[in-house]
Amino acid sequence: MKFGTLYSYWGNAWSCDYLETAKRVKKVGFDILEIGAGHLLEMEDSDIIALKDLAKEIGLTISCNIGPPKDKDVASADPSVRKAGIKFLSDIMKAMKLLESKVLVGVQYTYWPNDFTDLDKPAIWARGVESVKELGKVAGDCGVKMCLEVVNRFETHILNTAEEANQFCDEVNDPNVGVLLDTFHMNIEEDNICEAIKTAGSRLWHLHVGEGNRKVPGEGSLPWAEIGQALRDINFTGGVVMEPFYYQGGAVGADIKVWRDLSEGASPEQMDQRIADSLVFLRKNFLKEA
Ligand SMILES: [Mn+2]
Repeated sequence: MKFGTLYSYWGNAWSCDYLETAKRVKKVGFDILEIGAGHLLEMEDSDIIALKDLAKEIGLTISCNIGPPKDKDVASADPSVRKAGIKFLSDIMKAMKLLESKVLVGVQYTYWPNDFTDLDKPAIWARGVESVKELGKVAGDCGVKMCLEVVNRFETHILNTAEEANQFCDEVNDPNVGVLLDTFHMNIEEDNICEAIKTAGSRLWHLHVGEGNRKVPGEGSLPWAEIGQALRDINFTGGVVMEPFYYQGGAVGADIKVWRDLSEGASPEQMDQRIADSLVFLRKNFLKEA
C-alpha cells in the first residue's frame, strides 16, 4: 500500500502550484500526490514534464482525479455531449502518459456533481457502459488504470455501492477498468464498510480515505483498524489517498458543501502536523501484520 493526499488540502480552490505542493506532500511523508486531472489540459507539455521530473526526483507518484462537468458527460442522452466527454477523458489520459501517471480516479462514467434532472438510471447506466468500454481501450494505449469512483446518493444516482460498481465493471469487461471506494461515501451508503471492500475485492485499485465529515483519518469515528484488516484480507496493494476538506469558501467549499471552518482556525503549521499525524495513524492501522 502507498499513501497520498489530494492536492487541495491546504486551500479552498481547485487549483494550486503543483511543484510547491509536490514538495510539501513529500515533506509530510506521503508517497502519492493526487492532482486534478482536468488541469493537465490547461498545462503546457513543458509544465507536465517539469512535474514528472520533480516527482521522480523526490520519489513521489502522481494519481489524477476527475469529476467531469455536465457538458462532458460520457453517459449523456445527447450524442455530441458523449463524444465531447470521451474526447475530454481521452485527452486527459494522453497527458497522463506524458506525466507517467498511471491511475485515473473519479466519476468517469458520467458527470459530477449530478443535478438529478435526468433520473432514467438504466438508460444512463447503459450509455455509461458503452462509453467506458471505449475509454478502456484508450486507457490501455496510455498505460492508465481507470478507477471508477463509487459516490453517495447526493452526488450521483449511478454508482452508489461496491456491488453496483462490480456490476458496471462486469458489463464493461475491460482489464484497464476497476473500482475506487471512498470511506466517506461508503459510510453513507454501505451496510458495512469492510464488507464493501471485500465485495470489490481484486477490483479495488485505489481507496479514498476520510472521516464521515471528511476530516483526516483518526479525527472521527470510522473503524480504521477493521478497514485496514479488510484491505489486508483482499491483499490490497493500491493507493490510499486522503481527500480532506476543512475550509469553507471558494469553489471547493461550494462543491464539497463546507459551511463552517472545520479546521477551527488552525495555522498552516498545525494543518501540516494534523495530516502528518493522520499518516502515521493510517500506516499503523493499515500496514499492521495480521
Ligand atoms: Mn473520493
